[in-house]
Amino acid sequence: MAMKQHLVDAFNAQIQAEFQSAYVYLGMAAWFTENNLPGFAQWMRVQWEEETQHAMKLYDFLHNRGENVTLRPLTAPGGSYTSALDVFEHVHSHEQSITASINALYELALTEKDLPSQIVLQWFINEQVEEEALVIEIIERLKLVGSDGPSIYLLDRQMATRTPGPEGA
Ligand code: OFO
Repeated sequence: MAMKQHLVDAFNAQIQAEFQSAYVYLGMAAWFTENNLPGFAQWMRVQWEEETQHAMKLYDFLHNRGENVTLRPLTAPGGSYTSALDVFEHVHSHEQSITASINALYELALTEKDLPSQIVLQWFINEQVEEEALVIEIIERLKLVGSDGPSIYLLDRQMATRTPGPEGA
């Protein structure tokens, strides 16, 4: 069954949002590298990869439904942060806005009674819960260590151990 055009448009907007997230996180990875925190940089590179996979999951979904993907322009990510905590606070507010857009897209799929869209979006709804929880945990750890150099060094080493999860999760 063909998708309603405004639902296709909303999926294309979400593809753009996921690629934009990837771009924002790549900018943060660069900031961490330039600020001598290679473990945090590695974590952000994994996040960049995961966001790219999120975008591609929606891209493949539209094609599988026989619809067209329309790629939209990205904007330059903000690049100046004051600390690792500041970066992760930006990540948190960014993810909250992504959660809102996923939820709105799901509501549209419900209104349109588009069952395949609802199912693919349920994965994203779960993913947003996990992403927000993970980011809050990192923020709490960063608050705990404050500006203590040796603790930040240890945390940076832990962050370096992150590897990409299956299917961008
Ligand atoms: Fe795609 O989850 Fe973050 O933005």
